[in-house]
Amino acid sequence: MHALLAMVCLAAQSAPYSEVFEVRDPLRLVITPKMDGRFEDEEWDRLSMSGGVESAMQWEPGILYLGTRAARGKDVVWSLDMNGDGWLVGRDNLEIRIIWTDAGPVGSARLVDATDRDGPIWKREPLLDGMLAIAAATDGDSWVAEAKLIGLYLPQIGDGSRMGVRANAIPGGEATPEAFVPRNTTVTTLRWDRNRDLPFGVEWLSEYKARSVIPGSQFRVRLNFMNPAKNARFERIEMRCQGFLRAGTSESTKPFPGWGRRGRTFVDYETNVAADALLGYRAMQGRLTSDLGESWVFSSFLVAPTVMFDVNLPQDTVQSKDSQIVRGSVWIRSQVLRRIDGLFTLDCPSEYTISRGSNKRVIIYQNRGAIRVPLEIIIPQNASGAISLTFKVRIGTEIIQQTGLLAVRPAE
Ligand SMILES: [Ca+2]
Ligand SMILES: [Ca+2]
Repeated sequence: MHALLAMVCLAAQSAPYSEVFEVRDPLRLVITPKMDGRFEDEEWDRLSMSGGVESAMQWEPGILYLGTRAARGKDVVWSLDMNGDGWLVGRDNLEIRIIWTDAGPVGSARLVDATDRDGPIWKREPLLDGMLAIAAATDGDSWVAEAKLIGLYLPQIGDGSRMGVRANAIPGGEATPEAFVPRNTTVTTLRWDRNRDLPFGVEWLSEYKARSVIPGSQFRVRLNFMNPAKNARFERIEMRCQGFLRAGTSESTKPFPGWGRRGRTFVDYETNVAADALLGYRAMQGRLTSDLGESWVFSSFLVAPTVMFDVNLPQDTVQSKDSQIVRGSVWIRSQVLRRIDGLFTLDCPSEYTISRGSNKRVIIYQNRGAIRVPLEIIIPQNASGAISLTFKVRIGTEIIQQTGLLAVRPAE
């Protein structure tokens, strides 16, 4: 009897997490949302309607974005199998719960450590302050949450990363299952490009000189199509940028060219990008039409500031009773076709000391060139957390700024 009761309880507990989580497309694009608790047109890459919640998911290098629209009174639970190897496998199974309160959204996280497959356990508070940010707002009977997860010392969030996901809306305050209860996650892959409904035998590849464009200049991408059997027929291709970049760019429709030797052909999409375009990762789309229907290709790229900061700092630093020195570097990468002469500075909270790299004149002669600045940061005794770093370059009157986090994990 007890065993039966236990099974009934387990079934009741796990039901919302064991149903299939159907996804619109297992390939997830690179798109930066605007974190304000509102879903705007083409801002989000819609993921699913399963789990009693409308969900969306996208990424940019090192960051995962999760969006939901749930009924008022429901909490939202994301189950992320960060290595895509199974919810009850490894130490990578992150549960993020987002609740709506009178004071706004509150996010919390815990992690199933299934290193011991016979005894998975919860690890409380696996994220450092600053790694999870949430913007949310109510909208009639529902509430919309936009979550940003910065991937410090988590499995890599980048091109080709495979991640099992599911989202659930559950009654407010309801407990989530015990650590040993399986969850049915669906594996997704993070990608820069994807297609939809391309005919069998047709493949495509995007081709960029640089996968970035600065506002006020021209963007160009070549869409290469391959159809060795030359049996696919498209009449036209309509190309445009999506979401926040749609208004600041132009659409282009071209007749689809014939297949060349070996069944190859290409179409170029070019557009000016308005000087006031919002920075961030955006996607362009191509819609191919034929008398059989329509097919789509999508490709993401960056609307970039004048320079970008490519930060290389170790993320495996652990709290220590002694002070420690963390060494790394930042690559300052020009996104423009001219020489850059500026001043680089790095700022951090006053408890920390930058012993190398706090300021440096940077001159980049080459178009789209880069320069490396070595960094050395002194972590005081017993300090831990996600340390906020501000990277800045001043070029004349222009200031380009980017924040980053340096993880110092609490000692266990
Ligand atoms: Ca938004
Ligand atoms: Ca796992």
